Amino acid sequence: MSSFKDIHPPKIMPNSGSSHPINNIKSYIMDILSSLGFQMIEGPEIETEEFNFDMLNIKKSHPARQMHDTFYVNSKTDEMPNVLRTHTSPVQIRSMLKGKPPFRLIAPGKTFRCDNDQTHSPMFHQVEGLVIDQESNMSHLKGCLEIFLKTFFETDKLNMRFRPSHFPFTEPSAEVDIGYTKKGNQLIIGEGEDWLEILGCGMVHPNVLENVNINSNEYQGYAFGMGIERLAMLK
Ligand code: 2NL
Repeated sequence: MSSFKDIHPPKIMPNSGSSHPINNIKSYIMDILSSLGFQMIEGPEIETEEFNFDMLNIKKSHPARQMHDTFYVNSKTDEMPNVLRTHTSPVQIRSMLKGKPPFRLIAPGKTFRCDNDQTHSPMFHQVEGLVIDQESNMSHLKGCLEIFLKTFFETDKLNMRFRPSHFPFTEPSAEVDIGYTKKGNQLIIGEGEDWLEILGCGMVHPNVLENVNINSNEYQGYAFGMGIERLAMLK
């Protein structure tokens, strides 16, 4: 971890009027990913269906689009309704449309889902990473996430497992679990018999590349997304 000695995990300072814990963890995640060469981008929280769904290869019939998963907002015109973004991917779509590859981007921010119960909050925070170039492959994705997670959890020992999964915007797709064990009331992250799902990732779907006018025969890349609240709770 010696190359990360300038990155410090947030200090917990009860009763001292410090910044919000979510913002602290977000800054910590940004520090680590910046040191890995990612550039931070931001964008609107109210999005069009086109940028939130269509551009990401999410079909009209996809269940995530339905009323009970997405907050729909009236737009000024009577045309298509807008949505509160359900992920920060549309920010990356906007960046890819504006620029030229290679890209190495991270998009942090608020995201919204029409889900409010004991285990869900309708607003949560996400960080997404995206790398587009001519050679990045699944092993680069694994290496990048391994360095990120080891730095984040301040450990050299980290059992990781990539489980096949499905997202419309990546192919192949995987969910990443990290090993943990419980000692009394304490959660020991890195080793142990139990697995904890921590993020989703995959190789960017060729349809997504073509949607932003990138030739998918020439360019490829990986993407990942994680919930900041979950990482904050574990930290
Ligand atoms: C999760 C999974 C993921 C992405 C996000 C992405 C973005 C673009 C293109 C392709 Cl522009 N993919 N993002 C990819 C895989 C997983 O998030 O569980 N998030 C909390």
